[in-house]
Amino acid sequence: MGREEERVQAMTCGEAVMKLLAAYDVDTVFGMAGTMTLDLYRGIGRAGIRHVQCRNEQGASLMADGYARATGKPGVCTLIGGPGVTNAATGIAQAYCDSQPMLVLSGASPAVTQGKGWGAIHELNDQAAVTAGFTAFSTMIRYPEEVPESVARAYAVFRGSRPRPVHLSLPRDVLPLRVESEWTVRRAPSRPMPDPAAIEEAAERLARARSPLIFAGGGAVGTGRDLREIAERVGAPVLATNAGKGILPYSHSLSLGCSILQAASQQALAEADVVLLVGSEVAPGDHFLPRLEISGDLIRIDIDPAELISVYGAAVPIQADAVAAMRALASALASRQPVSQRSQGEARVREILARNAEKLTALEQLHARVWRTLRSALPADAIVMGDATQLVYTGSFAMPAEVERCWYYSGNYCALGFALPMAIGAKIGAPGRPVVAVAGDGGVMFTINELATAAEERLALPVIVWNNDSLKAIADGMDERGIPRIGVEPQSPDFIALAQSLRCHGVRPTSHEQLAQSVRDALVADQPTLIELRESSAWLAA
Ligand SMILES: Cc1ncc(C[n+]2csc(CCOP(=O)(O)OP(=O)(O)O)c2C)c(N)n1
Repeated sequence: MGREEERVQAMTCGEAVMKLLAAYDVDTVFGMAGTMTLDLYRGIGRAGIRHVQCRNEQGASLMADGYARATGKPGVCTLIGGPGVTNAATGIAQAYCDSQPMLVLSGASPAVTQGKGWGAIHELNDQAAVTAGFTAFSTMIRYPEEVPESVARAYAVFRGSRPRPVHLSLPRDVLPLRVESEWTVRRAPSRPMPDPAAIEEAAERLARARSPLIFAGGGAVGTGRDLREIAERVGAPVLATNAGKGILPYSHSLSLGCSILQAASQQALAEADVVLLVGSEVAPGDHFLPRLEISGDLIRIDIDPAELISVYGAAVPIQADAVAAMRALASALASRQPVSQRSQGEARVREILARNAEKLTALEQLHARVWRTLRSALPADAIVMGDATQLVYTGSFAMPAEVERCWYYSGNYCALGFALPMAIGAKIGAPGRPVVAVAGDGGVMFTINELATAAEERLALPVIVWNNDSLKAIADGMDERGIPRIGVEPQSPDFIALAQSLRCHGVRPTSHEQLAQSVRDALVADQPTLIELRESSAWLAA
């Protein structure tokens, strides 16, 4: 064998990893290179995979999360060990809380140094353990031969069970090792099918219900057709969590949207005699209460058995892939004569929505007006990434969604600053879809550096900054409790000048018409556009 032929055939472990990932359909990675990961980067180039360079690894993990939500495919990040991993921890933990598929590939100190405390560069004592609490599994690879099974196990998590991040650490002395054998894709296990007896029981309970209600979370994405059929058949109002928004279009006469923050919707849930809960843990990040009241019988469909017994328990716990279970449930209901009729459900929805609308505070009305403007400027399939700002809390119910996978608010982990990097990841994963980030003046500062990434990638990305000159949600809490304000009124930069210095456009609209036009322009611009809205502006209140 000639030298050239030998070079082509024998790959380093780093190259083989990326070649294998390309075979798993990975087209993009988000990351930051280091001397530890040089061979991984050699592999990225050779496999023809796109690399998006973050400005801080927190941005990389959040971009990977946004990519996963927009595409349904795992987001992948490539990081150095030690600080790369600890910087990225926030985005990995968020993906864990929100059940998103993410593959984290990190470098690590040389295998022989690990656990010794010799002071190796980027050394972390037990790096795999650092992320163990917020990944499906986290492994330190010792031999290249361990890689194919570890990657297959990661994809078994992503495709065959509740998706969650997986972290594979690759020591810097393992990555350059030669790999002679061909690594191939292993087929992922099938997802669990529902127990037919449990489906029959669920159908019977729903058919006999007088005031049923359906509550859909992110795990119900993909069930739209059957969810709609079930809702219409049994006359059930449909509530959604933030992650479940749009599975049933908001314009449907049985949709309550994501109004679980609102009192009349909470009351309807409490009073329903049968609740069908699909793909959701009903986390407080969506409703801001320690626990929701549910007094009716709960039918739960979830792929994760732990969810089916947690907090609220279930009268009928169905462990299954939600798409298969909802299909089976719709068929089981087709032969039954439900007690509750569609028209009754529709009347309940009208009444609940009217009561919710009466209760809006002045600030919520101001927010709702902004969302009406944004809705008018954004196409139906636009993806909105909303940070933890008051405008977005209101948006959960005030921004109607007609399609799924178009509204994200990560209120469970609720780490300020997620919206901008997630929007970048989403726009890169789904370039054909309009994407917009919405963040407060406090939240946006956590990850504003990633505007540089968005500019470098020339993304047509509107970034709306809701500026109320404070960390208002917390300032309000202090005011309500009579606590003097401490640490909640940070000085903001000149956002427009900051955006421009990072090669972005910056605009400060002075009317709703201008706001709508700024968003439309930003969606086709050659660079990202920061759009600053000042809560104190007179035009907003007009
Ligand atoms: C990483 C992180 N640190 C602190 C908090 C606590 N926190 C929740 S909301 C909030 C205020 C956010 O301010 P801003 O982004 O300006 O939005 P506003 O509430 O003013 O609308 C803070 C500090 C958090 N959620 N995440």
